[in-house]
Amino acid sequence: MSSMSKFRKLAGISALALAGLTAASVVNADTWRYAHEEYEGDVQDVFAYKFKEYIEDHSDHELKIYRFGELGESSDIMEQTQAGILQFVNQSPGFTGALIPEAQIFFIPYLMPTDMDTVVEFFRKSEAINKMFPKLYADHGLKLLKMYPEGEMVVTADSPITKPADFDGKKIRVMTNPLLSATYEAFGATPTPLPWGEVYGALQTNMIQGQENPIFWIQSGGLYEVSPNLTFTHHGWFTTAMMANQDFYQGLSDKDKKLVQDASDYAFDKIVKHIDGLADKALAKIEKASDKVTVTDLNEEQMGAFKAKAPQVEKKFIEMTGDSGKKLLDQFKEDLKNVQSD
Ligand code: 6CS
Repeated sequence: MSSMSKFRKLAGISALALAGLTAASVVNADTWRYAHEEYEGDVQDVFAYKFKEYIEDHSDHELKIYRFGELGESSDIMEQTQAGILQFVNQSPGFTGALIPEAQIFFIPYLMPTDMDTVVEFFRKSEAINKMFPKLYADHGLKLLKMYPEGEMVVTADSPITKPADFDGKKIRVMTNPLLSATYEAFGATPTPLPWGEVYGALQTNMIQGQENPIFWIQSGGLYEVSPNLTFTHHGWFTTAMMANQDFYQGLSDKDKKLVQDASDYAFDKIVKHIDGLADKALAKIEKASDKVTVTDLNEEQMGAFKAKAPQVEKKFIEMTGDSGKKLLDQFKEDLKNVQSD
C-alpha cells in the first residue's frame, strides 16, 4: 500500500470513529424537563437555574425549566413527574403533604428554630431530612434530591394579628394539606385550602382575609397590595423539596446519577447564600412600595399564646401518620437538638 493510500485508510477510519463518537455523545446528550412552583427570580427558580448551570457545565445534557403556570398548578407538575413526562420537579411539602402525610411535619408550629444558620445546618445534617424522607418519597415513585428552606413564614391579613382571638372569623388561605388547616384552626382562624393560582384574587375579593408565606413571596407576588398587615409569628419556615422521577433516576448511568447529586448539592449551596438577607431586602421593597402596610413582630409573650396551640397540632400529626410519623418526629427533634447544641 502506498503511503498515500495508507493515510487515506487511516483518515477514513478516524472519520468513522469520530462519527461514531459523535453519535454516541448525541445519544447520551439528553434534554431533561424540570418544573417548579414559582416565578422568574424567585427562590425555586434560582435553585432550578443553578441546578441547570451545573448539569450543563458538566455534561452534554440540557435542562428545560418550566415555571409556575406553564404546565399548570403544583399538583399538575407533580402528576406529570410521577407519570414520567417531567424528569424533575420542585414541590413544597405544603402540597406534597396531601400525597405523603409525613411531609406535613413542617406545619407543626414552633417546631423549627427561627435562626437561619441553625435552620440551614439542620437541613444539611438532619437524618430525618436526608435519610428518612427519601424513603417516604421513594414509596411514591419519587427520588428526593434536596429539601431546603425558602424563608420564614409571615402571616398577612386584613388587620394586624397579635393574639389568637384576632383570627376569629377570618378565613385564612392555607396550602392544600390537612395539617396546615389544623394549625390555623388551632390558632383560631377558619382555614381555607386553595391552590396558589387563586390566592391573590381571593384576597382581592375578600373571599379570604389572610394567608401565610415567606416575605420574598409576599413581595414578589404583590400579596401586600391586597393583604397589607404583616405579622411575624415566627411559627415556621417555608420548606420545599426537589426530586426526580424515580424510574428515570434509576435508569441513569452511575456517572449521571453522580452528576444529578452533585448538581443538587451545588444548587443547595447557592440557595442558602441567596436566601441570606433576602427577607430584609423584600421587606424594605414592600415598605417602599406601600404606605398601607403594617408590620407586627410578636414578642415572646404574644408568641406564647400561639405556641400553646402547638401540642394539639403535633398530636394531630401523629394521628394522621401513625408509627411512621412518630418515628420521623422523634428523629426530627433529635436532629434539631443536635444542631442547636453545636
Ligand atoms: O403559597 C404558595 O402556594 C406558594 N408559596 C411559595 C413561597 N412558593 C410556591 C407556592 O406555591
